[in-house]
Amino acid sequence: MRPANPRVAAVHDLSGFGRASLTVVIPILSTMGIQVCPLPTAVLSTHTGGFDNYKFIDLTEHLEEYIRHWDALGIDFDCIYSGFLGSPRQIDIISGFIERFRRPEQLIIIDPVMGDNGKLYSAIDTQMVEQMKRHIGSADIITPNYTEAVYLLDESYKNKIEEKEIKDWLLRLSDKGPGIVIITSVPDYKSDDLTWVMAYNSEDKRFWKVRCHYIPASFPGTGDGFTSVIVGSIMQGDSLPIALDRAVQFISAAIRATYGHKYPEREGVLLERVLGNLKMPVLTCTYEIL
Ligand code: PXL
Repeated sequence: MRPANPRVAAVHDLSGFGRASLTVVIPILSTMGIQVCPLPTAVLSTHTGGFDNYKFIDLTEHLEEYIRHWDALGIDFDCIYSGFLGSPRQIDIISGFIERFRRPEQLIIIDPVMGDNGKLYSAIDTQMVEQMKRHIGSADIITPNYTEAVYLLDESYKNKIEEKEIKDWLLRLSDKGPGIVIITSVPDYKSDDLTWVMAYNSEDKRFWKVRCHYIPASFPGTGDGFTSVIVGSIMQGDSLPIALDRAVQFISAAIRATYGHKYPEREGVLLERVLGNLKMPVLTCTYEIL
């Protein structure tokens, strides 16, 4: 029998500088008592948000052999967590990986990392958006940000959106397969100082929302951090609204710890300063029913 620590296969890139993807996913999940097994999709010198001329080593050609070795070893995972994918073919390979390693009681969580602030990241093209629309069908939980939800649904990006429209988006995304849909960075209809995380669980047909105070800065990697806390929290047995609350509180603390220093945004949040917060019990909850 193996020890009780849950085991997660983390399908993301490794960016050497800038605190995104695996350099955020691994410390967060390890701190939460979860064993992380990286399946690296690409190796980059930096992430692509705010750095020019980054070195991008696409690992597409190596993924199938890597996966075959895991298969031969008979490794099994309590969760498969997929994030940044580096090429359209990778999306097919990772869909195959999920089918091969899928087992009952397992959590499949897909963060459809494609863009932010209304735009796609420089490494993502429209073919990848089309592939991602199919890929999310394999997931139990997806965590697009507002921009990614726009692309997944072929909607147009607008700066204000009414709650009832977001409810419709959550339902339409859930219709594509995932039982739980979480959309982050949803702009508030009235106030420029607020954004929301909104979620829907098709099992009990309940909608949730958690309020976030807007800070005028955009730090890459915060989406990876948010979804990692959701994964850790659900693996620890928390309910969906508590997982949402913990993820929002952790990322808000990380952003505030960083913002006060006038730190270069492209270097990400000062994760090392706040990781210990993940060890604390949930003290306050702010979630609301949508
Ligand atoms: O944080 C998302 C992300 C992941 N991986 C790479 C990225 C980004 C966002 O910029 O560039 C390589």
